[in-house]
Amino acid sequence: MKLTGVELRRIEMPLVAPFRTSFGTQTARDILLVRVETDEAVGWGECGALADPLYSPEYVDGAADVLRRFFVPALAEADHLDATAVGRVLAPFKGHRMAKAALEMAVLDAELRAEGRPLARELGAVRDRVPCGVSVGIMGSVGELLDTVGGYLDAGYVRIKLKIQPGWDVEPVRAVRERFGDDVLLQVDANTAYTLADARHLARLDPFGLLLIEQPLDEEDVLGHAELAKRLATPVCLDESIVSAKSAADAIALGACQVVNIKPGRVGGYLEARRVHDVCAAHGVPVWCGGMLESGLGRAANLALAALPGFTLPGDTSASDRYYRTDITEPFVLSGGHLDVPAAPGIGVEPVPELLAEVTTATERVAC
Ligand code: NPQ
Ligand code: MG
Repeated sequence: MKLTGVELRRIEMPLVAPFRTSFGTQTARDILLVRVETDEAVGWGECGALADPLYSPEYVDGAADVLRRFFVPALAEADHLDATAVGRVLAPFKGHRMAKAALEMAVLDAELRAEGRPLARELGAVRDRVPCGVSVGIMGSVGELLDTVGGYLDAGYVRIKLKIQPGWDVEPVRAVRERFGDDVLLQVDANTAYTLADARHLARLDPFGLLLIEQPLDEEDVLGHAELAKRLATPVCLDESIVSAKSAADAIALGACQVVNIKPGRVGGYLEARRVHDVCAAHGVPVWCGGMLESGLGRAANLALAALPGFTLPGDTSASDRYYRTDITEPFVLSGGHLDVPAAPGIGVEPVPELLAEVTTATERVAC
């Protein structure tokens, strides 16, 4: 293939309810989409970066800038373009994995569409539907939390993840266990809100039989997680710390995690995400697919990834209506706690032009 055009598109999608984590509260998702045109097909990519650099160092304006200034011009030089070329061509540029992932996803989508191959098959999927969990934000009260969790369980979600932070951890977990019982698959996510000095406090979560505690400590504190893991019965899962297959292998070797959350954007794309999966599988470490409140485009591709054999825990691949009243693609609807893996070529879905136009705040063509 040859790259003939790239469009960067910003969309603003209002959330159905504010989403509060240990790093802040969001009421809308500002998303960067990448549309690539090649001589053979068009492809769509979605960038995981948030508006502010609070989850990771990347942010939407920064991702758009590095794409227009460096990544797209470098890729335009490549004469045998395919998805594997994207990582190779962009390797000299440090970091910016979410921006790289968005461009790679768009090229991968175009390549697979041109060849009539679905992403799931390309990645090595072994399922045509995946069980879905849901991420539940920090709430104003335990009562509000119990109503929200009850609604998700009624909707069919097979696993609940509670966002936690100091002051909102043991009590909400205890309340959910008391109300909904010990059979609910339950886990927590701290988004780096604790330090090793909190180890004894976090051990108070042990009696509740959680599946895992996700990223309790700073993203760079891999040794701290190894020490914490020794002091907790609850398995430690890493999210922010895992930025590549190499860092996953290192974290596993150090004993820093018993479970890994895989987000394609965080590790630089779907091809590296598969390598993270492979490394974890080789070490017998279960993985699950994380989420960045994606639109239907990223959601579709995440479902393809979550269908690989090592994804033995339900992920944050929730239905469209968990976050958005109107998605930009055909909505993903939960059925028996599962979502179908798209079977059409490429990522398997496309934006509905009118819905896309309604949420678009800016479009920019980058010269190729
Ligand atoms: C996580 N995702 O696993 C992330 C964090 C995250 C589904 O819990 C707006 C506001 C967008 C907060 C995207 C989930 C966000 C956000 C991702 C938090 O750590
Ligand atoms: Mg997380």
